[in-house]
Amino acid sequence: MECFDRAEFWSREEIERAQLVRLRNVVGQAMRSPFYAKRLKEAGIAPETLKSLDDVRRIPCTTKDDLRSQYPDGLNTLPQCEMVRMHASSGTTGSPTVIHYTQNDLNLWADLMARCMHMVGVRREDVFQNITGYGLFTGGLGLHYGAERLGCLTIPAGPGNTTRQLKIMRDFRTTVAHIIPSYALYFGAALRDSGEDAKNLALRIALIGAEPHTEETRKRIEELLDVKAYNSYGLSEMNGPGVAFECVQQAGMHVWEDAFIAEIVDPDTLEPVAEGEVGELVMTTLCRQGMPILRYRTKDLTRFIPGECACGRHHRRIDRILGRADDMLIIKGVNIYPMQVEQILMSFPEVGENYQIVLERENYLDQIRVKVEIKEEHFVEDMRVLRDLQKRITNKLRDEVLITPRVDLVQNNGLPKAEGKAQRVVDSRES
Ligand code: ADP
Ligand code: K
Ligand code: ZN
Repeated sequence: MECFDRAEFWSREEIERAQLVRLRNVVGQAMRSPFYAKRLKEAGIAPETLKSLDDVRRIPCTTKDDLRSQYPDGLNTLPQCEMVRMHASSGTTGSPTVIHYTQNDLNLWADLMARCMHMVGVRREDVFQNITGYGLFTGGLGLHYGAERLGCLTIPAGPGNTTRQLKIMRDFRTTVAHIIPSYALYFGAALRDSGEDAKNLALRIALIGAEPHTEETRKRIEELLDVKAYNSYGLSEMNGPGVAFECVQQAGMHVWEDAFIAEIVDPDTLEPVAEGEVGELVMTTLCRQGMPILRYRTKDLTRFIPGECACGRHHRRIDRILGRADDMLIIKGVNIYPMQVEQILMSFPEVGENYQIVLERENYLDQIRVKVEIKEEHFVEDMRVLRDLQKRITNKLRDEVLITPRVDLVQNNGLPKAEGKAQRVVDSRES
């Protein structure tokens, strides 16, 4: 099998043998930080007490609050002069957390990223346009270094400015783009509306990730841009992107288990969920030196996909992220995930590329309003047609989420767009 790194095709036995050795190492390393020195001592954990991989569950979990309480460097295991980079989470929820990297950490991260990109067919002949924010956000530099490691001509285009992106894409015959899904939809729609045929572009692969999206959204991106789109998962606390990535089977994301231990637990009991069940993803860095993180509660909800992947890799696959545990909306006692709404909306051919979920309160009751853009050609004068569409969307949403939302049809480009990750939910209830 052609691969970037032999570890990609390790057997389960090889993976698990390496995991145990690396787990002991990383626990030893973590104990050099003030935070874990105390935390692990209190829990009676030392490297030699870890006899099998199951013993990872004896290690206390680390939370986002733990990281915040250690701001700015309480988890560092080495003096600052050993650190060569810092990033911070984009702070989608609450204040940011800071991650420090040694040169070795950066090299390993770039290798993981290159492995992901190589897996879906990116090669040195490719021209890679990185259409994401650089800066503290890990998505930009993460893929940038991966692409350079593969030898691609790497264009750090940065986010936004659709006209300029398109010009670069045409002039340099870009073949691979990294683009977040909400912007990919917008970008694809702009391309369509400009009358240019996506088939005339050299683009063949889109790497999409950093925010939750549905299979319907992927399909739309693939059609609009005439590409194969692959899901990319990561989080700053685990380097950034390069944690889990889809292979060409497009049937879930392989977690690189030679570099991380992934667990899926019940968020209330922290016990492992049954095979194939949805729970919270908990992750441990196995190779990080400057700032190891043990059993980090990602708050991301997903499941392990049972069975083997047709590609022959034995690194387990996680399913599309359903959302963060904090994304769940409770309206009139019903639990709703924004992705359920997206899935329904994107199944309507009339629906455009942007939507927003607004929480409102009326007469002390919570309501949900869904604002959705309608494509130019369907935003017709005839009110009966629009009203019928509105009704069909409302009914289908009601069947899915079990309460009746209000649905507003909005003109193409009528809703605000974010530069980075899309803000899908707006809470306008008075507190
Ligand atoms: P922030 O937490 O501020 O958004 P990060 O950049 O570290 O900062 O974001 C990591 C989070 O982004 C993940 O925990 C997850 O919620 C989300 N995310 C990343 N990649 C994906 C993906 N492919 N699908 C769904 N969500 C993703
Ligand atoms: K090249
Ligand atoms: Zn696979």
